[in-house]
Amino acid sequence: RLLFTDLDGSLLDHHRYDWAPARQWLVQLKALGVPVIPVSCKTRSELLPLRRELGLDEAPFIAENGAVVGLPSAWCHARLDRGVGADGMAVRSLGVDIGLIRQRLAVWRARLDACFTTMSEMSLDELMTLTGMSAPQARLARMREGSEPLIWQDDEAGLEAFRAGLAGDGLRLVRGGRFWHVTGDCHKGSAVNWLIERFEALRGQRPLTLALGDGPNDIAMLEAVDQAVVICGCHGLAVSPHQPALYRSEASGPEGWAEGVDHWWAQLQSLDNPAAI
Ligand code: 2M8
Ligand code: MG
Ligand code: MG
Repeated sequence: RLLFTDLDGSLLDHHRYDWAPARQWLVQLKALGVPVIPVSCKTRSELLPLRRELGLDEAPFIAENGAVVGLPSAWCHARLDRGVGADGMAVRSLGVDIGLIRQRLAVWRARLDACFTTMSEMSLDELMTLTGMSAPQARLARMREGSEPLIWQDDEAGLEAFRAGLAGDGLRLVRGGRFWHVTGDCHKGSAVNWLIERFEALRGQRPLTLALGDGPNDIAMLEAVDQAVVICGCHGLAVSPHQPALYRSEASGPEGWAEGVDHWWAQLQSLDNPAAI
């Protein structure tokens, strides 16, 4: 079994950055050997300390909306993963290099005369004021490898022209919270599929998968797994009918997260012990 989860607004509280309501499940899932895999728009640099704090060191992680995947040694493949770091972890890029994204953004800004500000163009102070992050947090958020967040300051029609231009370059535009995020041809769903295939290649068996998320950029991930949870939030997510195994939580944030895991876990228990139904 594999569990994939969004962080902000899902496993983590939007405001207090607290995960107390989910803590018991994290401990239990670890004891059961179920990897809890964070899938976030955050950078690898932001995720590494967070992942340690959450006790998820043994699981892979997906950063920058699917552009970057981190594999602990147990998930590495001697033939496929070159460049395993000193920490025993391999980092794979599933998107395109940030330099290319920035070049194309400059081209489309000039061609469309579009008005937007990328995270890399903001001063540290501007970024801190906008997001409420501390200086060290903002520094980690700026260490982008495969996605550029930007604030769109133009009209709706301009945004569609921009999206079409980027698509012609093989780039994607996805809505985060405050920011729009530009990546290569990858998203949370494609990265989740990539990891599921990796698991199958290593273990010779398809895992049963669960994913939890609250935002528009989580939809592709929720559609890629066997069981999904939409965490109650401000988005009112429209997940496609291709995902029939969908549970919508009543609570929001980490409380809704625990509620969603409770829901699917109860179902699994009754499948494992048909007599208990
Ligand atoms: C950005 O992501 C958020 C979450 O959806 C957003 O779009 O508003 C990312 O740059 C992320 O790396 C960063 O931690 C976050 C901070 O608010 O902003
Ligand atoms: Mg979220
Ligand atoms: Mg997110």
